[in-house]
Amino acid sequence: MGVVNVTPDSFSDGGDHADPEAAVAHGRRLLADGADLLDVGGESTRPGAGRVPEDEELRRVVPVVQGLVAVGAVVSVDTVRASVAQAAVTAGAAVVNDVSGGTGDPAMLSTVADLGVPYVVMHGRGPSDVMQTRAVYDDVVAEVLAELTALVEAARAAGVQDLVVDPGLGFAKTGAHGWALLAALDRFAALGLPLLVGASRKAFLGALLDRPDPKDRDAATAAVTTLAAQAGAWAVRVHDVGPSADAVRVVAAVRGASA
Ligand code: PMM
Repeated sequence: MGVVNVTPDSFSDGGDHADPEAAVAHGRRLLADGADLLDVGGESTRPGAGRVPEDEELRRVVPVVQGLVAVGAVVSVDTVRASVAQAAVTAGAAVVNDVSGGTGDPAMLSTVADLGVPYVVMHGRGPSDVMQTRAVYDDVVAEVLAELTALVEAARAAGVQDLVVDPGLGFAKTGAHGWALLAALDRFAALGLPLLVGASRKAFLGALLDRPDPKDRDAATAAVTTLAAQAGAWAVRVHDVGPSADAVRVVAAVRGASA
């Protein structure tokens, strides 16, 4: 899953492709690099970020979804708003990716159920402006598994059929929490639902390697992709698709040789 952020302020690529033409061109490059799915988002979720007004989020997202669908891309929309999910799916998006796991908008779960598209349920603990104050766990793996399972049950109860789960690295998580969750990916895969992992360029990679610039974290991101693929993940959400696509092919070759 390649990231197409149509935002002025995302942590690693904010402003790089904030107008629709630049965003579509970027998405096309990610497809050429091997992306199977493009994740289009119009609201930054970086820790401390404020909200984008609904009309502005729609204005950013819808033309880019249309433009990418028109060139044959399979698109997911990264939003916590039901209205944006609805508009994006109407514009051709095939998946809704919700970093709030259905808690950000009371209309989201019923909207996705009505739309009948797959839904990514990510674990977090509230909106970006407060989430890092909630990064407190006794047993991060057990608690994230339990909270994610509750979000999955709520989505199922609302009638959402196809679910993907995501532990939400960096969302109400410290670096230590991120490493613990990556060490336990097999337990998330064992939930029996497709697993998405979003480690790309995140702060815990920068802290490990002393790389303040997020764009210097792509090799580390590809290393995480190897681990995620090995653990049976369905997808990784990455900014630089090429190295991760290579990593996935390496893991597939090793799997094929050992089968
Ligand atoms: N991370 C970001 C945004 N959306 N969606 C999912 N499902 N999982 C993630 O880990 C995730 C996400 C933050 O990264 P960005 O600001 O570079 O898009």
